[in-house]
Amino acid sequence: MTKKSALQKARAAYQPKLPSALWGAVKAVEGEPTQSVADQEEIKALFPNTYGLPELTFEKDPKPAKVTTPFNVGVILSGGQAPGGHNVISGLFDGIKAINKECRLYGFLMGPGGLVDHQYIELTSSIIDEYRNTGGFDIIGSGRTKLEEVEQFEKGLEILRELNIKALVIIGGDDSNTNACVLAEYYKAHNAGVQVIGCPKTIDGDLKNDMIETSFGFDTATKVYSEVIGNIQRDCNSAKKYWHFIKLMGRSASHIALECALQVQPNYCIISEEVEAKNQTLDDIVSGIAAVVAKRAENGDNFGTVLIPEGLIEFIPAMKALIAELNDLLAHTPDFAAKSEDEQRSFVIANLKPENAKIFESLPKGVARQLTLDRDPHGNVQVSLIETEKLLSEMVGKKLADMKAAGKYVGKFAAQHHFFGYEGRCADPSNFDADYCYALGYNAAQLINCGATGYMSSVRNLTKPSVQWVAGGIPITMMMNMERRNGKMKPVIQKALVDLNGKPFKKFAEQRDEWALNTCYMYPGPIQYFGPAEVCDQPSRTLYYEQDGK
Ligand code: FBP
Repeated sequence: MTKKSALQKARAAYQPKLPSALWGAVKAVEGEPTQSVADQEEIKALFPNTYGLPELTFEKDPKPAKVTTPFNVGVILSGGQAPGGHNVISGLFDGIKAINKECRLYGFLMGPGGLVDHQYIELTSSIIDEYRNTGGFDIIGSGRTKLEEVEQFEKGLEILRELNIKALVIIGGDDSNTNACVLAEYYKAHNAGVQVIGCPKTIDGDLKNDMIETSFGFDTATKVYSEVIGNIQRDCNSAKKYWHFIKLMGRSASHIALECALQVQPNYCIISEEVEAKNQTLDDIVSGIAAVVAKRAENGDNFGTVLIPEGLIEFIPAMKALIAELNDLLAHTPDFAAKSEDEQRSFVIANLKPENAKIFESLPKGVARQLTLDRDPHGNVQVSLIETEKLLSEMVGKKLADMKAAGKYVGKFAAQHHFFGYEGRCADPSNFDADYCYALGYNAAQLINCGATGYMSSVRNLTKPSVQWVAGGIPITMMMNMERRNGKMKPVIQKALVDLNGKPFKKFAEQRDEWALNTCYMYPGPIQYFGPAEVCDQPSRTLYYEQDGK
């Protein structure tokens, strides 16, 4: 067994707090029937057995059934790591054991692929106890295999039957919960006797709606990034000689960048959704940053911080059109990877529409190539591989040189580059994520017990103390719409992008001019696990402003 740090030992003893509605026996109260957020007819036709189900809320059951038959459950961790996954599993374990101590939990290894390939372990109490309140997904591993073929569903069913599994819990982001929904529909349509429940995971924070207030992991990951950005700000305010270009994870939406901006008050933060709404070009973005650099230089401040959301490139309208055409082109060119780098470049330029080919050619060669790299199994461009922080600082440097030549800039510009993503995904969950994840898992056990399938575990009222949280389930079909993926229209969970009319963005927008010119840095410091509630238990700024914050 590996040696444990002092913090690991102390954290192992932390008992996550459950909403009071989940203390003891519960009953499910049905709400109104639901419908999908868009494309209702198409989604209904694709999910005839799981469409339109009611929302569920759990309440204490004053007259619980005396006998419950034991059942077995399978669990999968899917997609990118997010702090708190181990607590979802420990909550699920404790939840099913509280229903009947003979219930068993099996973990499929390395993501959805483990179900298809029949790779699993039984999760016993000694294994679970090793992982309580820890970061990472290493208890069973994770993967990005997309479950979409009937053959995969049938292979999965073989092992589920062999292990006598009544329900499968898929812990994942929007794509993985789309998989969960497709699987739930298939098993219900074929009377397979297997329920499927999803849990909302992703540091990106883009799996949310009225009933799913946040995805787990966002809170911890943004606190980790804000700590290190704060440290960088102290460093640059001390030496006063560098501009730091900091790219932050978040494949599509800019929630992470926005949350970090609210926590650290940088000199500049790009919000991709605003770039798209204002139809900005790459040059507009570069000019905006250069203008702030020049203004600060007038005050003698040749230093600063720029936060860049990872998904930016796909939100610049002209780049978006280029990427969409590239996605289709690459999806229909199976031998693309076999071509040499030069052949790939010429092939792309020859086959794109002239306007897109022109943009592709105008990009630095390295960045253009990064746009043609393999898509992930869900057809997404792997934006974490595109070095936007370097692209932007290089272009800002050139713009400032032109401005200097024209007598419009007097100053020194030296840049440093950072990319924060992976270092936040497996941090020990904050108290918020530790409690939230445990509650999501425990609640999933209750959804299984009440026979639900095609539901996502939902725990709400999250800015209130955890005992007041509301627990229940939301039909996954309710979150779906039709989108183009890998060249075809597919039913998928609609991503929640930053709402430019929402309070978190408005709070940022009303303060950013001051942050740009004056040095207003905040230094959040490391996550605290023990101590006063105002230091240890605060939810994210995003959640705070979205719910009730002034
Ligand atoms: P999920 O949506 O699966 O949670 O993953 C999110 C994410 O962390 C993105 O922020 C990032 O772009 C991507 O995963 C990186 O993927 P990988 O781990 O495969 O490099």
